Order: sequence, then C-alpha cells, then structure tokens
Amino acid sequence: MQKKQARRFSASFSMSSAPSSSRSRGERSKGKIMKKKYGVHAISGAVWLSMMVGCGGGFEDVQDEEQVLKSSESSLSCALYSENFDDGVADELTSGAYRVRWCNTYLPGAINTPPCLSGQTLRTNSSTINPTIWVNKGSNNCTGVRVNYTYYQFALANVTLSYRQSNDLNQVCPQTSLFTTAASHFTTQACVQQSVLIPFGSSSGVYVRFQHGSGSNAMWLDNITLTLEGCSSC
Ligand SMILES: [Ca+2]
Repeated sequence: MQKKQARRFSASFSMSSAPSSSRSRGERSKGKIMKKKYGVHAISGAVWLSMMVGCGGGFEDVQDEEQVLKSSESSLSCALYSENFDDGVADELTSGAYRVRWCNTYLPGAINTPPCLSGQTLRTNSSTINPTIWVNKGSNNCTGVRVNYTYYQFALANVTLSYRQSNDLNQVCPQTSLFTTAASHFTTQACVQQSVLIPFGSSSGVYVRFQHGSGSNAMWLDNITLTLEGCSSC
C-alpha cells in the first residue's frame, strides 16, 4: 500500500488551457518565474493575484489575470496515476478522493517484452483477457480522464480502447457490456504512444478497457498514466 500511495502524484497540476499566448512577454516571464520558485502545484489563485499586485501589476494586470484564472480554474489538469508494471503489480489507489482499480490484468515476466518497451508489461493475448481500469473522481467536477500509454503488437491483435461511464462506488469485475469504443491500435511492429481522453459525462467514474477481440495475437501495454482533465481543483 505504501508503494501504491507513493506512486500517486500529489496535487500536481497545470493550467492547460490558460491563454498564455494572449499575455505579454513580460507577463509570461512572471509566470515562469513564479512556477520555478513556487512550483505549479503550490500556488493558489489568491496568492497569484496578491503577488501580481505586489510586483507592481496595476489594476489592468489584475483584471487580466483574474480573467485568466476564471478560465483556467475549470480546466486544471491533475496528474493522478502512473504505472510501468516492472514490479509485476498493477498498483491501485484504494482510498482518498480519487480511486484507481484494475480488473482482469495479466502481467507476464519480462522475457518476451519487445525491445522498445522495458521490464514487465501489461499484456492481452486473447479475447478472455480484457484489462480494465476503473477511475473514480468522487464529487470532483473533472470532465474526463486522459489515458496515456505505449503499446506494441507484432500482428493485429484486435484490441480497442473502450469505456463505460458508471456511478459504481467500487469497481465491479468483469464489466461485459455497454462499452463505447474510443480508440484502435495500429500494427506498426514498433512502440506507439497513444493518448485518449475519456469523458466522465454525468458519472462519478468510468471503466476504461483494453478489449481484445477474436484471435490470439498479443498486444503489450506499458507506461500507463492517468490525468484528470477539466477540473476546478485537484
Ligand atoms: Ca514496464
């Protein structure tokens, strides 16, 4: 459990859609300095505004930054989870405001790991192995979860990334129906990085499943990260 909690990113977020391009070079510089000094995750809107005034920013500066804050407060990106499977375990977040749990994982030894991946991986070899992540945001108003991962397949494994929105209080395994396809996978015989945004809709959580279709070709998955998007707080 200690290891699992250690892997959880603590309040690390960024203002992904803040309209920095509309700000002057000087204003952007101030932002960089404050990020460097205080860290993006450690600065609140109130502190930001008071520092702008303290640094000589006039009323227009404050008004401009206030607008930036208003637009960015509802679009925070909150890094939630990262997993490389190298210890042979798909870690879970089982307590706290956000939870991540797994269903139907298969983590073989590293002996067959493709060279462009490392250590152990998550793998699906058949239609009976459909690794599924349950992500629950509780009462937070985040609008979606971004799933980043690297995959590899020698030949088409018929794996799709699909999702199902849910208000389950705990994960239910297995989930077998009502999934929506969000992404497919190319057969490049090379490692491919994929990023897919899964919407929560009006639900508190979502199941994200690597669904293996017919056949027995393998797909390797590694370095999965989850980032909550569209949040007003992390
Ligand atoms: Ca790995």
